[in-house]
Amino acid sequence: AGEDELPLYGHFRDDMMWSTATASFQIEGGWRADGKGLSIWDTFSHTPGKVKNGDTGDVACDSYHRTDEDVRMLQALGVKYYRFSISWSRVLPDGTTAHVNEPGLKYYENLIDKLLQAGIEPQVTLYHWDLPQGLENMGGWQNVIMVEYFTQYADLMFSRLGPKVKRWITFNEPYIVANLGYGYGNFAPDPGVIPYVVAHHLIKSHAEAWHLYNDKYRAAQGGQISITLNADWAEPRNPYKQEDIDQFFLGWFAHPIYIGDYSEIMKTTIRERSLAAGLPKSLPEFTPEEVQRINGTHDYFGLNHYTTKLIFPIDYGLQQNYDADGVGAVDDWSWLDSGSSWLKVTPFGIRRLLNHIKNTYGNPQILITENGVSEKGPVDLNDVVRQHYYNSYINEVLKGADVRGYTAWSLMDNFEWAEGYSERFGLYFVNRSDPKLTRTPKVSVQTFSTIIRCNGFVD
Ligand code: GBH
Repeated sequence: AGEDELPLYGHFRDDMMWSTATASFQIEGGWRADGKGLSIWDTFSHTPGKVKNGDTGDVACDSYHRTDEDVRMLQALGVKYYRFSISWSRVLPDGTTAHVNEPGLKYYENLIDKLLQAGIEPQVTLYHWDLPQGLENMGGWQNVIMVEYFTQYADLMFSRLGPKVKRWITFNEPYIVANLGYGYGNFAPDPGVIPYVVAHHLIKSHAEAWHLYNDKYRAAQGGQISITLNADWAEPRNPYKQEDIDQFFLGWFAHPIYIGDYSEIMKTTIRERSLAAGLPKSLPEFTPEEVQRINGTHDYFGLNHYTTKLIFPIDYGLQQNYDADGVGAVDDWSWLDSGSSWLKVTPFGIRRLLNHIKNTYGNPQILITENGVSEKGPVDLNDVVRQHYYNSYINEVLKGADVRGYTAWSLMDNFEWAEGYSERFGLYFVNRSDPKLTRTPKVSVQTFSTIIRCNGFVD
């Protein structure tokens, strides 16, 4: 449709994909149920001092045993899509196809059937951070052999679930996997290299899974597959300067996949900084064949977005690592707080980011695969910040780019990674002091379901 055919004000395309999301480790629990293997998040959360209050994912929201309740909540919301992820070690306990754990697969088959019966289409993420511990023991994403293990895992999922799943996401937020999972100086002697190496392998793994789907499954299954990238909007702190905002964040992954190869700016900056520091070049290179093979491995642009940062140039001298190679970032004191220190309510940012993606990456179809806000402290079901957040962010989404879907993070309060259960992103409150883990709608359920019902905003 040409621009003149887009809805003018207040409403979305008729086929707008309204969705909400979760991730396996954050909701499933059943950490050793029915033959599941351990993941790096089982290990991490059982390591004292790693997760706030010693919280683990052992039970989480117990979704492994509560499929029916979860589907009922989705129905009440009125979403036509549900984004969830597969726990790799639930279906392949040691990460390899040497042993397939049928009961684990059965959980997902049943979930998918129940969703379809309820008129809800599954959107399935293959990797939302819970790597099988067995693969981590081989070096995890630092080891290039992961490209093959990931592709074999993807192959199994496409063949077993693909007849009923039409929407696939290879990786959730490779940026976070590379940076928070492997960065920050744990590896002597050159901490700068590890995130770049991990990212390199993640990009290749994504591309191989995309090609596999494209060559072997697309014709018969007719689905779509892409990657989900996260990005803050980077607003220049100096309003008179357009800093080079994106090359080290969104561009790190988007440039190879949507344009081809790492950007020149990224390559040059890192090369020069490595040389100056007397270190080996830290950004791995793609061969010309690899550049070709990776470029174009997308069916849409998957985007997770939450907040905005003010960015500014910063000189870290001879330090050479991911942080030092990029830009500095701060918050504006006037932005409304949430329950997470990193997340300020900045609705203008989502529009600017969407327009940036439109202009930089060839006006792709965009699926917003996560957007949402947290609270912490005492429970208040009248979650005014979240009501405001959804209304104002979704309203900004109306203005500009080719957005085909919007996904609220999250369906329910869940295991918020290193913050444990202390920060709550849910549309539904999960009562953790009740053994039944009762789910209760917050007022924002009305806000979001009204937007869905109106396909936008009331005139
Ligand atoms: C998403 O990541 C995740 O996909 C989802 O699983 C998660 O529940 C949701 O966000 C809410 O956090 O504390 O300063 O070290 C969004 C990207 C990555 C942003 C981790 C916050 C921690 C910043 N997030 N990051 S800090």
